[in-house]
Amino acid sequence: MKEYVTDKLRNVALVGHQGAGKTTLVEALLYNTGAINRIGRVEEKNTVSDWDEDEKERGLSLSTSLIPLEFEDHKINILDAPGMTDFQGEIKNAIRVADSVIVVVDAVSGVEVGTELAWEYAQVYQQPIIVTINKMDRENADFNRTLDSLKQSFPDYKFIPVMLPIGAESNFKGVINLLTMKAYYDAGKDRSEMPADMKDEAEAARTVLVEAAAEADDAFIEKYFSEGTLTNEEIRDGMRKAARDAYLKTVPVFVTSGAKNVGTIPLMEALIVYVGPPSQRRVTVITPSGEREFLTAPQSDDGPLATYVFKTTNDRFVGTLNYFRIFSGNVHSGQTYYNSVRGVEEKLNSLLVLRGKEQMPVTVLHAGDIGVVAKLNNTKTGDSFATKSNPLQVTKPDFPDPLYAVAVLPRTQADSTKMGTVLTNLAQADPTLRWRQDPDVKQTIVEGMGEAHVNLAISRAHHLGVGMDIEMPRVPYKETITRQHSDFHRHKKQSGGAGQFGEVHLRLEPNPGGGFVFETKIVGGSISSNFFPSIEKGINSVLSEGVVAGYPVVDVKAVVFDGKMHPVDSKDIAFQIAGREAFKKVFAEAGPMLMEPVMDVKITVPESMMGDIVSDLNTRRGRVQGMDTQGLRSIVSAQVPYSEMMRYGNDLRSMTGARGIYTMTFSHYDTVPAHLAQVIIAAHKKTEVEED
Ligand SMILES: Nc1nc2c(ncn2[C@@H]2O[C@H](COP(=O)(O)OP(=O)(O)OP(=O)(O)O)[C@@H](O)[C@H]2O)c(=O)[nH]1
Ligand SMILES: [Mg+2]
Repeated sequence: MKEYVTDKLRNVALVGHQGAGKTTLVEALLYNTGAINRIGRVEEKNTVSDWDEDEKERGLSLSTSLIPLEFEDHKINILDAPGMTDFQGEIKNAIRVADSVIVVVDAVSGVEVGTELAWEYAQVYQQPIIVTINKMDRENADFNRTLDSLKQSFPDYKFIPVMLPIGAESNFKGVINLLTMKAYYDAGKDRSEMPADMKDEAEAARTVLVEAAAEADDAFIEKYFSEGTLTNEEIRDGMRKAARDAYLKTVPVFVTSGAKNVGTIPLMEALIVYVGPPSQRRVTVITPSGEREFLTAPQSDDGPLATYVFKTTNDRFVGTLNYFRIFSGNVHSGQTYYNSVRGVEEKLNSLLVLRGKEQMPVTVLHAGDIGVVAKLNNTKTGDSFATKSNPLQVTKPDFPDPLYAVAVLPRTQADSTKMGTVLTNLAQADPTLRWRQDPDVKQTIVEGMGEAHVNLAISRAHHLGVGMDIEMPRVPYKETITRQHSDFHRHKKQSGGAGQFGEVHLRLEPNPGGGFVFETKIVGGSISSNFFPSIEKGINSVLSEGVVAGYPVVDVKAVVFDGKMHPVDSKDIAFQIAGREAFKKVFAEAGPMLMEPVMDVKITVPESMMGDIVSDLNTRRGRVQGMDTQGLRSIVSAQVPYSEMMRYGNDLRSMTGARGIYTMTFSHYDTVPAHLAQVIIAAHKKTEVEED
């Protein structure tokens, strides 16, 4: 691939609701630039962007693909992001490294939950937004209704059509360019006079465009008020200024059909005009002294090297690929750079540009460009390449807490030895995926943003040679007591051979928020202090095992206040056992109770569905904390026990027709209601009996 300098580059994240047609649109754009000679289809599993086997199998994008387009002497790096909200980590990282965002909206269904999520992320990074109303060829496609749903959903933004559709549904033939007031049929190479019956509509829309262009520049607004119009160049410049400045919240609106390849060339031309070159990008870096500061524009090859690794793939055959964006400075193949996050040097032997899975070696990448390097050993998603003398780090996005967890069991001995490494690699490649050995529930937990996300990780681990079965994770309950109680246990084994004797008198007291405390208040030396550690050790062995339901014990104060010894038979093990058994006995009589994790949950749904969501939360022992509205959506905040939320994603999808989204973070532990605690305790007793 040809070498492109900074001002000839454009970086655009293609985002939007699942199935809005992003990947198919990319096919049309690639076809228009001659990069492919046939438009692939998702159904035929032959698109450039959805090249991964798992994507082909599922018929949707699961991770962001890098698709460089060469057009009008520019290179436009398209980042085709998944729409499914399970893969919000990929969406967020794509938006993080782009310089503008194209939001693709389905002309039939309008704004959906995936549209809003992408919009929210674009706002986080103050990214200028362009919209294309896509799938205009579909039955019931409606440009104006979709435009209205955008205006209602994002009331702070000005939506300015720069193209109008000619026809709709199966009659969608082309677009009217409101700047040139010409008709562009099919992809847009074929231009002619606009249909007469659209003149009035086009004139009215053009007025809106001219006013938006005028408002973006003081000189233009003055001219507009005095002369009532602007030249096409002034309109273009005004709109360029408006479109490139996120603070102006002016959104140029296009109309396309990726599948029919209609209206696509005007969109591509817009990417050069309305998307700013990377040199204009402001980015936050962490300096070697730990300060956060802006790397102020213009970004150039002469600037300090600052890059961000936004994606990593592990493939059994290709090995590791790290995708990175250069914010400042440049990168040469074969040179050694400094991974400023891990503090190690990395030699970038194999510098590449990728188009889907196609690898194109390059010798240099200039400031602003997006590239890939193969076969590095230490570099992970979120890292930065810099120079050792100035080890700048580009700040990482904050990623949401996981929403969906499974427990995994390795199938074979070989699998269990490899499992840790493979899960670590997958988690390091994907900032929204996590795994851990959880000692409290004695399970290996893999968690992510949803069922599809976690299942994909399991299937990828499988591709990497580790077979795993999954089961429901246990809820990390805790056990504690509600009242003080005292009792004693005598451990006596004196039937031939070495005897054992130890008697411990123990008082347990609730110790809310204080953790476990062990004290001895022995008077008169009834137990030698040598045996105090034995008693504590015995008790500690119960703390992780639990007493009534097999969950860790917390917030209990144990006071040994009396006891008995035997001159010969009292020994470490005897007092360990006496301590342990005394603890269990007293605990069971001290009003034992279970504590459960309670989550802070924020659920965003269309206003009309809020009632259903609230009543459903009531059936989950949820406590609504507040309600808010944003555009056409309601946001319900509630506190809900974790046990009621473990498969909430699936339930929310079916309750709202995939039109709801939620976040969930741990809040605190609270008492499990007695009737539920009994069920949990009984279940534990049953498994104990079965295991005996
Ligand atoms: N009628 C019509 N169908 C389209 C168009 N674009 C895509 N489709 C169909 O819509 C479905 C989804 O298309 P994709 O291109 O995979 O959509 P996407 O936005 O990339 O989906 P995700 O990657 O899952 O977010 C497929 O069945 C396509 O064939 C279009 O312009 N018109
Ligand atoms: Mg896709």
